[in-house]
Amino acid sequence: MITWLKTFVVSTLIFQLHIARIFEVLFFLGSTLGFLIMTYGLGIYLNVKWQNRYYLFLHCLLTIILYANVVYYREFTDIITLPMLSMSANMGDLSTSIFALVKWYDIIYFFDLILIVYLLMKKTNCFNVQKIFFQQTKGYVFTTIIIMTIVISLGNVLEKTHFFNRDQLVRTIGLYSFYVYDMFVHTQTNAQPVFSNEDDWSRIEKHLNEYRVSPNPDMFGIAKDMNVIVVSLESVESFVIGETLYGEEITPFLNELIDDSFYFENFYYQTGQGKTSDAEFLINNSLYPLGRGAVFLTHDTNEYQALPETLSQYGYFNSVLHANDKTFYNRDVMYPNLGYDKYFSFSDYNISIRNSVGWGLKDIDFVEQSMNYITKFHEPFYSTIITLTNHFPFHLDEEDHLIEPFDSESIILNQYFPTVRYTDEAIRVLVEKLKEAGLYENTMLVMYGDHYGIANTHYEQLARFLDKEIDLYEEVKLNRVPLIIHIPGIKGEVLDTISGQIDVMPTLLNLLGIPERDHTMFGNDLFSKDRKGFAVLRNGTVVTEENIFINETCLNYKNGEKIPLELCEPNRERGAWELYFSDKIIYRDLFRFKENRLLVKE
Ligand code: GP9
Ligand code: MN
Repeated sequence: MITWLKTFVVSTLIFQLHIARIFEVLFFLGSTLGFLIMTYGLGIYLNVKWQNRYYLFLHCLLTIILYANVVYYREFTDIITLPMLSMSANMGDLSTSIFALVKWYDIIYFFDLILIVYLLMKKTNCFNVQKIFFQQTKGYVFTTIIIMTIVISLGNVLEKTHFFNRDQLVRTIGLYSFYVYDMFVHTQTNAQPVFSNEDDWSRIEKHLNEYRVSPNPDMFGIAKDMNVIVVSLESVESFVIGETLYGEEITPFLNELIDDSFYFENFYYQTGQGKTSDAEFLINNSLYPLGRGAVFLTHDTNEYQALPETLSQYGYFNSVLHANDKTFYNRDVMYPNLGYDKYFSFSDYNISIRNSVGWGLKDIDFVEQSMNYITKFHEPFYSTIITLTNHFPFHLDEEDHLIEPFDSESIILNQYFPTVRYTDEAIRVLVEKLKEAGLYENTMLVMYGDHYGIANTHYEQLARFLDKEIDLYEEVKLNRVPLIIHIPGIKGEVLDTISGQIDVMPTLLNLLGIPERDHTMFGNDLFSKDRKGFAVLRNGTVVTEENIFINETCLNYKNGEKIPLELCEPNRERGAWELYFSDKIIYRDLFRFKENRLLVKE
C-alpha cells in the first residue's frame, strides 16, 4: 500500500504526467497495483522467514527506480529507458550535472522506510500477501499472466498507433509496468530479423516520395568545393537570439553573423535521449534518432549513408573536434562508421584546472587550440566542432562572465545567460581566427543549437524573462534552436520555414553541388521553392504551417488557439510514419540491403 501510494503521489506531482481525467487516475492506479501484486506476490514462494526481507528489498528497489526517475526528470523531463543503462559508462562525466540535480530535501523520498522497518521489527504479518490475495500458487501465476498480457498488449497497441510520447505511455500503463514493457521492446528490438523483405524498402520509399520536394536549383553548388565547418552550439535555444538582458545583447556575435547569413528562425531540435549525439546523427544522416536510448550507443555498427561518407567521395577530409573523452557517446566507434577520418578529443587538447570549467575545456580555449589543427587540414575539409561550456548546470567562473546572470528563483536559468554569452564569444574567436588563417572566404559555416537548454521545470521563471505566460503554444515554440548558414560572398536573409535538424543534410548537399542520387533522407532542402514547413519532434509533436499537434491537442499555428483534433490528424499521421519508418531502418539495419536492391534495380 505504501509503495502504491508513494508511486501515485510522486508520478502525479513530480512527473507532470497530467493525470487529470478520472479514468486516467483509475488506469494508473490499476496498472501500478497490478505490477505490485505481481512482484510482491512472488514472496509467496519464499519461506516465511524470508518474505519480509524480500518485501523490504523490493520496496527499496522500487524506491530507487522512482527516485532515479525523479532526479532524471528534473533536467530531461523524460523517463529513463533500459538502453540508457548502457550509457552508465558516461556517468563519470555526468557527475557535474547529477550533483546539481540531487537535493538535500530528497531525503523525504526515503522516510517511509522508517515506518516499514518499524513494522517489520514489530514482526507484524501485515505483509503476508499470501493471506490477503492468494490462497494458492495457481492464483498467483494466473494473475501474473493476465497482468503481463494486459501490459504488453496495451504497450503494443499504443506503439502500433505510433504513440511516441513516453509520458503518455507511462501515464497509461504506470511507471513500473513501463519497465516490463520496455524490457519486452528491448528484447524485441535486439532480435530484429536479420533479413529484410522487399516490402520494407518499397513502403519507405513510397512514403518519402510522397513528401519529397526538389532542392532549389538556384542554390545548387553555390558553395561547391568550399570547406565546411559545422558547429554544434551546446544547449543554445532560439529565445536568446536577438534578445537582451539588462540592456545587453545575449548573443552579440551570433546576431552580427546572422546579419550576413541565412538564419532559420523556425528550426526545431529533434533529438531524443542521446541529446548532443542525436543532433549529430540527425545532421549527418537525415534520419531520426531513436525514441529510446542514444543511437550512437545502440546501433553503432549499422550501415549508414552519412554525409561525411559522401563527402569523402568528393575529396573531403572529415574530422570532429570535441574536448571530451573519446568514448563518450561511443563516438570513437561511431565516427569512423559515419565516414569521419579523424576525431580530435580530450587527449589532443591541453586541459588544466585553469582552462576548464563544468564539463571541461572552456569553449574559447577549445576554439583556440582547435585552430592549430584546422589550419593544417588538407582542403577541402568538413569539420564538426562541438562546444561544451554552455552545458547544464551552466557553471562559469565570475571572471568569464560577459553579461550579468538573470535574477530569478531558478539558479539554472540565471546562470544560463552568462554561459550562452561566453559560447557566443568563443564563436567570435573562431571567426576571427578563420579570417586570420585566410580560411573564412572559402569556408561555409553552419551553426545549430543541439537541443534545449532550459528544461520545462524552469518554465515558471523563464516566463518572467520572456515576459509572457508559457502555455502549450509557447511551449512548442521553446523547442526552437538557431540554425545559421554562412556562405562567403552571399548576403543571406532570415527565413521562417518550419524545419528541423533532419533538413540540414539535404540542404548542405545541394549547396555543395552534390546530387542527392540514392540517398535516403527524411529531410528536405531548406531553400526548396516547393517546400512545405514541417517538423516532427521525437515525442511525436508535429509543427506545420497550418497547425500544431501536441499532447493529443490541436492548435492553430498562427495564434495558438485550440482547434478540433481532426484538423491535426493528417499531419500527426505523417509525423508518426516518419518516425516509424526511420526507426525501422535503424532497428533492422536496412541500409545493408539497400545496395543489393539498387543493383537489382539496375
Ligand atoms: C558530451 C557533450 C554533451 O560530450 O556532447 O552531451 P549532452 O549531455 O548535451 O548530450
Ligand atoms: Mn548537448
